[in-house]
Amino acid sequence: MHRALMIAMVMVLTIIFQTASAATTIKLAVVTKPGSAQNIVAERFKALLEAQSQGDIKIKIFHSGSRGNETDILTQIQKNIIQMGVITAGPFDSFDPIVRVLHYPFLFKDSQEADRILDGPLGDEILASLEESGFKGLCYSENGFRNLTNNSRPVQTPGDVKGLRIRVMESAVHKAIWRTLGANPMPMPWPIYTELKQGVVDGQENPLWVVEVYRFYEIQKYLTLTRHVYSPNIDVASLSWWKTLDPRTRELIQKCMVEAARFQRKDFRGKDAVWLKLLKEKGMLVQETPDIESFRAKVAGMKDMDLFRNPRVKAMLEKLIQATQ
Ligand code: EAX
Repeated sequence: MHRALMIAMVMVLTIIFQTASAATTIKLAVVTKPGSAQNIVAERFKALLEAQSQGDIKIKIFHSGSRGNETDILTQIQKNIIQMGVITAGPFDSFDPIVRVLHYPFLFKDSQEADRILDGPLGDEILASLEESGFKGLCYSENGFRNLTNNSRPVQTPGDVKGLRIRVMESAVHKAIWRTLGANPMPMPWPIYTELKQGVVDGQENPLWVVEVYRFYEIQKYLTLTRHVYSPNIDVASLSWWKTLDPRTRELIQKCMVEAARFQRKDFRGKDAVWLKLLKEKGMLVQETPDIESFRAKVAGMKDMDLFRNPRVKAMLEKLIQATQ
């Protein structure tokens, strides 16, 4: 009797132990530091998913470059060493050139248009095409409209950009934009504070929150509201890992990520005016109304460039241009 009780207890304990250790831990990486767009999405996603999976799923967030730059992170996601990431669309370029179309200059006129396209069939088609390179694209969150900063001179027209060494993301289209505008684009991975501080480059381009969160106002004097590219972040999972999940788990992850992305977009859009004010207070000289029409005219012919030559990429670019007219 006593012995039977012991055996029963051991069995119960074994079941409890197995259930406890059955909680899956998902590794999710971002290159940026807390307070950044990517981190807001990651933290929100973690809170939602951990609560809604009733403790079955745990998220471990790696941030601030602790898993390397964004190309390194994407490579680890492909191999299922890391399961998920919130990654700037730029560095996807070397995995699938289709993402180039997202950075076409002056494509989206405002955030509403970006949402309409990205959350619609064309956005889905781009996410689906990432499967060929081993990524399950879940949704888009927001980096934001990108603006130029530099430490050499005020920029009002494309002429003012001539010869400036501008750090760009590792993306063929970003490089082409600044080359076309007459600058000297220098692709390099994030982060770039040291390069700016040491004068390896004269300037960079990013949404306002980046200039504030990464304290670029300390080392960059001039800010021009060029809004030349709308920059999404792509919220992805490892496709080989995704395939091992049951449909219910997939659905829950997808739902929580979409909700996290919506939350972050809304949060950041409300803050653009605040960031601009802060940057002015910190001494940046801001060109608020640059000659956008001249910038636009300079890059107008870019759709015929070789970097969009791939038929799949070209067809998508044409659809996007059509959908935004
Ligand atoms: O998200 O590399 C970049 O310029 C990104 O926009 C940066 O990581 C901020």
